[in-house]
Amino acid sequence: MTRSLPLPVVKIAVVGHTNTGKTSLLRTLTQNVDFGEVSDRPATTRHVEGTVLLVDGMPMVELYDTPGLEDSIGLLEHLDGLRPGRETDWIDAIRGFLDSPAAHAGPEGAFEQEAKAIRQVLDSDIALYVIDARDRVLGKHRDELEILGRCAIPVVPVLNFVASAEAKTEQWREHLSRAGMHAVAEFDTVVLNENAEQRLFEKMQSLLDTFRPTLAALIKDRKQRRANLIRASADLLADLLIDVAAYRVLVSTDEPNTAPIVEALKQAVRDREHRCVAALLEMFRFRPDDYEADLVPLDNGEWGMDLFSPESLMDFGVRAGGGAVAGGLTGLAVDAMVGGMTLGAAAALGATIGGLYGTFESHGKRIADTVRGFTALRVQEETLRLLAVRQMRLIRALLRRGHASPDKIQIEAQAKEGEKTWTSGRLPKALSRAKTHSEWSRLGTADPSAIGADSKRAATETELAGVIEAELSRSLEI
Ligand SMILES: Nc1nc2c(ncn2[C@@H]2O[C@H](COP(=O)(O)OP(=O)(O)OP(=O)(O)O)[C@@H](O)[C@H]2O)c(=O)[nH]1
Ligand SMILES: [Mg+2]
Repeated sequence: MTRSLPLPVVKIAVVGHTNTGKTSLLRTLTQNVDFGEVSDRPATTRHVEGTVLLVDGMPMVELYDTPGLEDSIGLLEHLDGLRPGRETDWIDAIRGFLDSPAAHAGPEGAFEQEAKAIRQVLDSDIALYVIDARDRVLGKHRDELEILGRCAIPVVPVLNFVASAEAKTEQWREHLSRAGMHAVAEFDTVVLNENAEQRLFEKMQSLLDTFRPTLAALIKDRKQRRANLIRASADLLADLLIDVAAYRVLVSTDEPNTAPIVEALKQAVRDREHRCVAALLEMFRFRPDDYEADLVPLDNGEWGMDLFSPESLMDFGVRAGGGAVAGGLTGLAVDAMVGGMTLGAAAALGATIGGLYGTFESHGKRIADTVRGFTALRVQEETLRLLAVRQMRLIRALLRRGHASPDKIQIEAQAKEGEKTWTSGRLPKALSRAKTHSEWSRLGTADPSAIGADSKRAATETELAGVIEAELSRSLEI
């Protein structure tokens, strides 16, 4: 195999007025929640800080965060005084400025911060000029653009905060177009839009002929990575659902105190959901505490809702089926009853007679599976649906979240179109199959690794993940 030559690395300087979201843009593009310091105080970034975007381990882009331009009006006046005449190019006047005391630390260093940013611009192939699109077009912006225009490198204005209701996107586009800037990108570092990200790289491509292949490789890689992320999320969710659908706990009909058994079962399922959430957060490179999935009942917030509380079902639009068992067994179903298991014994499990009878009817066919003298408890179908809906919404929220988001992850409270499969429709076949294979559940198993090797389980997981992946992709397009 011939190895192609490494592609030339694009150097990008991210500049703009203070507090416009430059560092946030870098966090989002690098998907690194820890890059630099983000704050709503002005002048947070004090030094140039670089990072790199890789494709297959090869550097493609070097990104440089810079301190905000604070006094562009003063600087422009200063620069105007530095050009001896029209025969001197602006870029030479700028170089002269960068060598002067005004651009360095010291008593005369009035523009030290601005100089750091401009030095980086001159040392880059392109500059992204970040604008807070909620701002009106002001003198400072005109001056900043004027200064950048003198630096003799391509500039792409990036309208940030475009997801905000106050964004003046159209006004900005018009102003920039008058200033001769037509390749403008729109962005929001908090509400991620993968198309916006792609368009940003395409705008750069249009201004940087030599770097076309580099940026094309980057765009392709990002698309692929996103597709992989969707697939991997679907795998994690399929694995969770199979573990829970297949989970069955046998309770002796002679057992005098079933409450601890029931509670242990519920806790095992809650913990399993928690593990799925943790794995998703890690995979998306968000912090573990970005999401407060409190798995104990709270009085507010969907995510505080216990998996086994009837309110949770309602909140997520899951229709409670007939035969929902009340009392201590909410969210669980009695798989089947045998021999001496009478309705009286069932009452000892805390079930209401009507409720239990309903579940018995629906699971009666599986009597042959049960062990004489035992009752098999499992998670009710509604709870499975709730688990699926919650995780689907979480995955969608993660796919739309920029890595500069300062807030906790929120999942949508409203039921969504296309969620019917999970809330009330027929569950995917693969999931129904899992219910009949208690040996596929890792819950309550001493050796979970043995289960991973079960080829039928693996095939069922792949099938279920395929269904979930298709649904995620579809709902993201809407
Ligand atoms: N809602 C929203 N907030 C944003 C966005 N971008 C940045 N912010 C917030 O704006 C503030 C400033 O963001 P920074 O990334 O620190 O801005 P900066 O341009 O690097 O600022 P300096 O380093 O001080 O020049 C922070 O509170 C961010 O959370 C955005 O697109 N939407
Ligand atoms: Mg900053």
